Amino acid sequence: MVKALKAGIVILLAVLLAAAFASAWWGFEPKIPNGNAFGCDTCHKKSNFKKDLKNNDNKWDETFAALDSDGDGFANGVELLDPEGAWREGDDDPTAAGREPTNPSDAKSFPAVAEEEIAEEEVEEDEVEEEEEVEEEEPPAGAAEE
Ligand SMILES: [Ca+2]
Ligand SMILES: [Ca+2]
Repeated sequence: MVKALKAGIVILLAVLLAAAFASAWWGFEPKIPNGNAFGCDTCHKKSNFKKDLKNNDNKWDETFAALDSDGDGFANGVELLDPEGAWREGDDDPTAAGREPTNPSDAKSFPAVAEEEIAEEEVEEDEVEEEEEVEEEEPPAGAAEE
């Protein structure tokens, strides 16, 4: 009888622990857009993401979306495809054409599209510089006639 009681207590404790763990795991994901994209990584990476969210009353909004919790230069909302912070709990996960969400809690995970845009800007700058050089090489109009 005592043995059965002890076993019962152990099972009860195990269930309670599992429930506590599960609520820590699942309780967070529905609160942010694309919250299931990285699972527990979203809040258990070393960054201010979890702290920032807590400081914002665990609420996803424009204020929290505008923060850059992992300091990679991209706001949380940009990383989770909701730059305006317009997503609300229960909404479908936001999507963006040709982009997957990146981890707002991992500075090594950031939008690849931005890299392409930066590369394009560099190319455009090079083209402008080349045009300026060409203009400098040409003699001023009418200079040879004088
Ligand atoms: Ca970021
Ligand atoms: Ca990131």
